Amino acid sequence: MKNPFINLGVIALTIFTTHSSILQAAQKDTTFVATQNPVVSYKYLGDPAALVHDGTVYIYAGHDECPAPQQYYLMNEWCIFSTRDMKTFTEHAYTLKATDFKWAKGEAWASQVIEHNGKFYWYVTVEHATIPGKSIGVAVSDSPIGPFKDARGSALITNDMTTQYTSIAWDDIDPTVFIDDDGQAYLFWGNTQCYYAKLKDNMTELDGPIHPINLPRYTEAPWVHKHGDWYYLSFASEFPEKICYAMSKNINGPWIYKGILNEIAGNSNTNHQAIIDFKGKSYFIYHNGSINTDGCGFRRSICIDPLFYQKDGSIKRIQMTTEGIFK
Ligand code: FUB
Repeated sequence: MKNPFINLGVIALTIFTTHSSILQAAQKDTTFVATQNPVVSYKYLGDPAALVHDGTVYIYAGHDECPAPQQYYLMNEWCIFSTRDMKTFTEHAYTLKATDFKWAKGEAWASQVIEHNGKFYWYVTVEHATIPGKSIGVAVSDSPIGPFKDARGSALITNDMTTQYTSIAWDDIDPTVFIDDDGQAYLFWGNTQCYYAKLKDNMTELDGPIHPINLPRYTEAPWVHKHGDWYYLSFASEFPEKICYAMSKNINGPWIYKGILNEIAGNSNTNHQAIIDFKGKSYFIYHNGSINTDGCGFRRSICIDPLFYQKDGSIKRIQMTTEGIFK
């Protein structure tokens, strides 16, 4: 990567220039033009998840708030960005807090938003207040930019639902949701072990059993998408993480392992990806730890690079660059 440090394109309502201002939260919508990776240079953000809706790309990301030089996850909220042209981005003032889920202690880990029947469902990872370990919750809104409210008043997935597969307390993280062409929704998630289950049409309850999926060297961060007639399951592999992927002709598998999609991201032991098609192009959205001088695996930044499919449906290895999609 070449000098992936400063985004020179911040133009509008709020301009953050000093190091200490990096951790400030936006109080109102903030618009800026991205000119290189990382896309957002005034605050730290991890685990980007993207939604394409109505000619707009929405990016939902956890806010990394750990003060330098400390090294731990301090994540209390998720932020929302949108763009109609992949150049001019708006950060929306609304943030969803981990404590908006009354049954949760905090810890705004990875999440994803999906639209269904005109409502927007935000699946999140949080630490449960009374059931030891990580849990998955879901919030709902009439708008992709919120406000969102807890859709159940309880966790959708708790650690005790998967102890037959692994005894660790942090395996129930990193939800990704996919709606197949027949309208059936699926939730995928997991650390160490990848799981999936059907969702009911209300999007807030499981519709059947939890199935384990065996993927080589699987760590976490599943992302499911479809392109043409192939289903893709990409995921973080090993640690520090590379992103690998598998393909299938059926959402229920079997999944054909295809190897590495993205190498270890600069200065970050995690790499968490989202993959979208938008206005005829495909994009790989991920995080690295490249903001100078305090960026790291706990102060991460969103990057976007182009993604290219090959004739047989496989995906070309991603080239992480400073220029990204902005040249
Ligand atoms: O952001 C906290 C955790 O780091 C996420 O849940 C994982 O995917 C990894 O990126």
